[in-house]
This record gives sequence, C-alpha cells and structure tokens, in this order.
Amino acid sequence: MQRSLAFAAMGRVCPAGVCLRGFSMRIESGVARDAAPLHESAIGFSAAERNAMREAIRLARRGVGGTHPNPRVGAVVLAEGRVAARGWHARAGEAHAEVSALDDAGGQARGATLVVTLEPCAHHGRTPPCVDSILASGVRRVVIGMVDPNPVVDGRGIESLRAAGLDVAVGALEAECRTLNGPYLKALATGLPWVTLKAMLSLDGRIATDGGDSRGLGGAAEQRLCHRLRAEHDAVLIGRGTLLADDPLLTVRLARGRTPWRVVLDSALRIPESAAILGTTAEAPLIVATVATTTSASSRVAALEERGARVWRFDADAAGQVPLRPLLERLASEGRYALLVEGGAAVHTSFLREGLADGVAVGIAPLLVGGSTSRSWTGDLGRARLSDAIEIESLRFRRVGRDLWIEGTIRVPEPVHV
Ligand code: AOF
Ligand code: ZN
Repeated sequence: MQRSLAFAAMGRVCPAGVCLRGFSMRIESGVARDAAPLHESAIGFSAAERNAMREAIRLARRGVGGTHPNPRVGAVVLAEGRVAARGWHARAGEAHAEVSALDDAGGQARGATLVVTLEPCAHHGRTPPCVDSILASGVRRVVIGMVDPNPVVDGRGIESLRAAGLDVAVGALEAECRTLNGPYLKALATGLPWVTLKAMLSLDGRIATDGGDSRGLGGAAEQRLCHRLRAEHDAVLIGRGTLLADDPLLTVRLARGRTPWRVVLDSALRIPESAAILGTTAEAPLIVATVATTTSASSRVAALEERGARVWRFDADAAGQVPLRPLLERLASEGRYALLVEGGAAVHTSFLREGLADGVAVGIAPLLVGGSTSRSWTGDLGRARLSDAIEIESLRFRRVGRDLWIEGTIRVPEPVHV
C-alpha cells in the first residue's frame, strides 16, 4: 500500500542536490525530467504568498503527532491578497490539507490562489486525488512549498495542475517546509525514523546523584514539556536499566495528545512482571524488543503477551544487544516515523555511536549534583579530539519554568567503529 510504495523510494540518490542532512533525496522523476523544471517559477512569490505559506506551515504543525505515515501538510486559500480559508492534515486517512482548505473556502476559491506546504497528490489513496478537487474549485494559481518525494506523487501533482493550465510556483519557504516534515522525508529516503535523544541534566551535567536519584531533576514545567514531547512522537524508547530505575509508564498525562507506542530494549527479556508499564498496554502499544531465543524465554514471552505487550525478537548484534538499525527499520515500516529516546546513557550512546540519532532535546536544571561516579547522558563516543565532537546545529533555546531547554539537530551523524 502507501507505505510499501513509499519505501520503494529508499536508497535513491540525489542528482539535484536536494539534501536533508546526512542523506540525500532524489526529487527528480520521469515525469519531471521530461517536463519543464519543477522549480521553474521558484523566484516568483509575492510577500502575501510567503506570509500565507508561513501560516500554512503553522497550520500543518497542528498535525504533529497524528499524521504519520502521512506528511504534515497545511494549506491556505488567498483571495484578493487575504487569507480566505485554512486547512491542515490531522491524521492519516482523514482529509488532505488542501481539500479541507478548499472546503472551507467554498465559492471564494474561484480565481484565488491556493498556498500549500507540499505538492498536492494526483493518486487515489485513502482519499481521492487533491488535484481533482483543486481543478474543480476554480483556483487559478497554486503556490507549493516542496515536491512530495512519495513515489506515487513525485512531480505528478505539479504536472497535472500545469497541464490543466494552472499557474504553479514551487519552492516557497522550501527549507521550512522540509524541516516541518523531517521525519516523513527521512523515512521515505532511508526507511528509518527521525530519532530525537531526550535527556534531563543538572547544571553540572549529571543525570542522577551517585546513589542514582534522578526523580524530580526537571521542574513541573519541564515534566509537562516532556509529556508534550511524547505526544508529538510516534514512539518513545528506553533501555531496561531506565525501566528498572524509574519504573515509568511513558504515557501522556500532563499534556494533551495521545500516548505514543512505547518500546523497551530488553535483550535478555528480564522485564519484571511488576513493571508499572505492563498495566498500561490497553492505552497504547508496548513493544519489548529482545534477542532472547532460549526455551526458557518463551514462557516469559507468553506472560508478556498475555499482559498485552508485543515481543519483537531480533538477532543479537556483536555486543549481544538488540540491534538498533533493524529495530528502527521495523518501527518505520509500521509508520512510526518520529522516535523519542528517553535513555539511559548507554542507549543514547549506542544511537550516537551508530549514527542513528537526528536531534537532541536536553533540559538543564539549576542544580549542582556533584558526585564521583554519577554520569552524564552520554558515555564513550569514541571521539578523542574536540574537533571530532558531534556537533549540534539549528539550535533553539527555551526557558521552561526554572529549567533551560536546548533542542537541535545533529550534524552529519558519522558511525564510529572502534
Ligand atoms: C496527506 N495529507 O494533506 C497531503 C498528502 O492514502 P492517502 O489518501 O492517505 O494519501 C497519502 C499520500 O498523499 C501521502 O503520503 C502524501 O504523499 C500525499 N499527500 N497526504 O495525508 C495531505 N497533501
Ligand atoms: Zn492529497
């Protein structure tokens, strides 16, 4: 279906240089190669159209946490230079953004401009082609943020609109539109989810005291933010160490939104039956990822499945652990395109060493914890020189209650082999 079609795009390379951090994405299609260049009119946007695109991006963000495996899309109808109607895509299977904006516009769409963050689709999926609705609406001009790399679209929407005589401009606020859909674009290009590593630290860089006390390191506002972050992701992941230390539920309780899938890395399948998270499997899927193969494990598998957990087995990696890449591939293939990793340090370190992390979300509490064995949120990254350090870019700093929050993306995640 749509997902398998999407993954047909994997591994393609980018002759046109349309690149999203460490990987490349090909946007050129058979259709586009033979027709006029897709970006032909990329420089012709009015100030009103750029502002409308900004509004469309804001609208699209309302879909964060709900749309995958579909993209986040927003749309605005501009009539006589004013925003006359708005729409966004809320979740897979529901109306596409441009169709809901056109519905909202009614007769005002005639002769107007449609501004949409992603190329309209031209295929019959769970919903009919948006291009048909656009043509029926009487819209005269369409301003598009970026080409949809989904192989079932990939330039065909633009070509159909142009073939019908509409004025189509592509590339308005393209960088922002790409950032909006980082997880969708990454999953389409690589078959892996967008991975954000989340940690809470003291001002002296520790995640806990020497005795392992970490509860309440973040203030009340930080805890609400953490729940919102969960709601914005399709899955959250922790290691068994964190499960044993904190006994977390990983549900969304202090923010609006639904609980994401929960994933626990448990190579030997020793998750205790008393773990609180096992009481929450009716609320959202719980996946226990393991490499356990022995017969003794099969009774534990049965016990976990009886509690409603799903057990995913993998062949162990060289260290006897759950191999991260196959696990991530499976999550992406199930439409989980945005993954939040909540630790602990060994798990974060593995993601960083294998070059599988895309972003960080780190809180810093104004507390000095000290200690001689207390750790930071990363372990040995195999970087001997400062010049080899993993760099974080596109930084955003926020004050959250008494704490400081830093978010950013990881620049060129290079695997380290030591
Ligand atoms: C969306 N929302 O606003 C736009 C999309 O099978 P469907 O109907 O869910 O279509 C999915 C594809 O349609 C999606 O992967 C993307 O390529 C395209 N455009 N999808 O869900 C939207 N504009
Ligand atoms: Zn569509």
